[in-house]
Amino acid sequence: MPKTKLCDFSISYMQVLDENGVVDTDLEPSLSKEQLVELYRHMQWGRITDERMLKLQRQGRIGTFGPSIGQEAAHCASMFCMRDDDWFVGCFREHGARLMRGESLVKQLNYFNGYTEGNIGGNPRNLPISVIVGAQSLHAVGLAYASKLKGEDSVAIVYQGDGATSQGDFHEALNFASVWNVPVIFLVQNNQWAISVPREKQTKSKSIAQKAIAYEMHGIQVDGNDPLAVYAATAEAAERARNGEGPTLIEAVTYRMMMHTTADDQYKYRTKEEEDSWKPKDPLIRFKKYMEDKGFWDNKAEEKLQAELKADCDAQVKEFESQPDFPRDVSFEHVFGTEHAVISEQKVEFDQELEEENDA
Ligand SMILES: Cc1ncc(C[n+]2csc(CCOP(=O)(O)OP(=O)(O)O)c2C)c(N)n1
Ligand SMILES: [Mg+2]
Repeated sequence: MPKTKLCDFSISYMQVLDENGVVDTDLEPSLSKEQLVELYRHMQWGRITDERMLKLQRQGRIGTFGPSIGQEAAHCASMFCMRDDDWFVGCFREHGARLMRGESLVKQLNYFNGYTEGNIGGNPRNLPISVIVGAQSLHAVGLAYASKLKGEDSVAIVYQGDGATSQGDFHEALNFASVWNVPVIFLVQNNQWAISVPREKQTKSKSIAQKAIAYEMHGIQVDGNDPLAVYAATAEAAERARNGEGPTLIEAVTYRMMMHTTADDQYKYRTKEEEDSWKPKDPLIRFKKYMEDKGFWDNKAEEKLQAELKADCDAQVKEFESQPDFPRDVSFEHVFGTEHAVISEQKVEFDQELEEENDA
């Protein structure tokens, strides 16, 4: 039977800074020394605070959390392209980006200790952590749609993992983002694992980026451990979105260097050798080398930065641990924006139970 070709596709891959810190000068984004140092600082702050939280969890000083170690280029360099009036819609593995959006370490520690207060604060255009895998992609499309209706030029950036791309929500979001031509960037941190499910069992597609083709939108795969590639791809996507040219799907290929969460033992389903093979690809190693080669960074600057960030970390952990107890019924305050009869009724019941508990 004769057939006519309806479409043909290809997907680009971008790497600007290889794992040895060698830059492709044709693709190198024009960032000033100050901007590069600032981005490096954000990535280090994400790393240092993540490592500290891991220790605090092991000492029983916070609850369960999922480290973002190794993924700092994917989420910090993309966030570095965004403006304060853009929407940040995250899940749970873009810790460094969240800190960049004005959320303090104290707030993060509150969140991972189960306090509702951990959801409040930072830029008012930040959405709280979405633990429901994939759901947040729909919220981002709604926000981008609203931004378009209001005639703003703000963009929504939404972070999700490779596992989230198997959720229906993700595909519904991509579909309507494209149909409505809204200013949204889908940043997929493909860290090769969704808890114990490897990337090959998640999708048969050769890339996650190519899923953009089905929805008729821009899609690109980048080296997600290369901050310059992530920056260049996101900056281009943001510019397109602000110009009314619609959504982009960016697949940042990276690796989850640690356990899924502190409740997981990754060696039940993957090897230490696999983890070790990703260590030389660490985004911080290559970025530091790049800055040293440019004459923007040296050991003295590194020591000073490490000392500053560690002191800040110590101070915020101290502040977190010396806070007065939060009222236990505060969670009722934030379910709806306005008072709601059912919630008020539940709060009364809860307060009564607390009183009974105190009397007993
Ligand atoms: C709808 C839903 N299903 C299952 C879970 C349990 N769960 C939490 S994280 C996760 C895997 C997510 O993998 P991925 O999207 O690749 O993100 P990563 O954890 O690798 O950053 C699962 C299945 C959940 N939180 N929400
Ligand atoms: Mg994953």
